[in-house]
Amino acid sequence: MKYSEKIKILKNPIAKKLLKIVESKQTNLCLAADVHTSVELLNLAETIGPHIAVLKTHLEITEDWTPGLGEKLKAIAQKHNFLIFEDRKLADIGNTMIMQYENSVFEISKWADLINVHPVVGLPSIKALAERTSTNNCGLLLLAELSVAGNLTDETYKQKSTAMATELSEYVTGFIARGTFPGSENFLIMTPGVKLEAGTDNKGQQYLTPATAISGGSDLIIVGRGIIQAADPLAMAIEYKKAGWQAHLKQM
Ligand code: 6AU
Repeated sequence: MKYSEKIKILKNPIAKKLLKIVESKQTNLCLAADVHTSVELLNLAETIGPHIAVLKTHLEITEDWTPGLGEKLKAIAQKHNFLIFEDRKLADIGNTMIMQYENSVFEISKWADLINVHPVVGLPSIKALAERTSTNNCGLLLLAELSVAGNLTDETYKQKSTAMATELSEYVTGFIARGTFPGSENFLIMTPGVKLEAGTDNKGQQYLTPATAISGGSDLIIVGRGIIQAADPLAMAIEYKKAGWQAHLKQM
């Protein structure tokens, strides 16, 4: 389905906003900026920003995080028109997740457009979190299906995740998943574990190619080491952008 058609069936405003960015920049790439210093993080955002729809952060792996860093990233995001996804993988009682989102030194609520949460904690906790994230126009991504070998996200788990997303559709932007699954059609699918060559790392990660991910129904590919460990990350990001977009065009 064309992104412009999918925009019409999505209910979540952040999902619509994101697909408009995807369409206008002709990129379905999310960069997993898994770097250890704020300088590297800001540099990646600045140089690769024009080629991505989303920048994904892992705030706790930044060794020198200081208050205000999130807002600096946000300014770069506005300049290059991409969203920021904090890959915090919340998984606790509602009250704790709200504190993690609003009250830590990382000040996630001030800068993140998207945050992910494990459905395993159940609907009431996620609803409580969603009522707070939505006040900052931050969308939720439910981790319905993981990329790693031996994970526990089976068909029943995915089915229960879609039931939860449907119930919370005004707050849920989409799923982290390998591709579509029954009930996922009205939400975005963002897929991690993507590399130009399929394979594994030796720590459980399993890679699909951009073409396999997109043909499996993924809307956005999430790429980390494939880009950031390349000799020329900018050139490699452009390769992934092209591969992801070509794969999308092939679907139509
Ligand atoms: O491309 P990589 O393997 O270097 O990085 C993949 C990125 C990492 C993971 O923390 C994240 O994607 N990820 C996620 C997310 C985004 O939630 C879920 C998952 O199942 N697998 C996965 O790799 O930053």
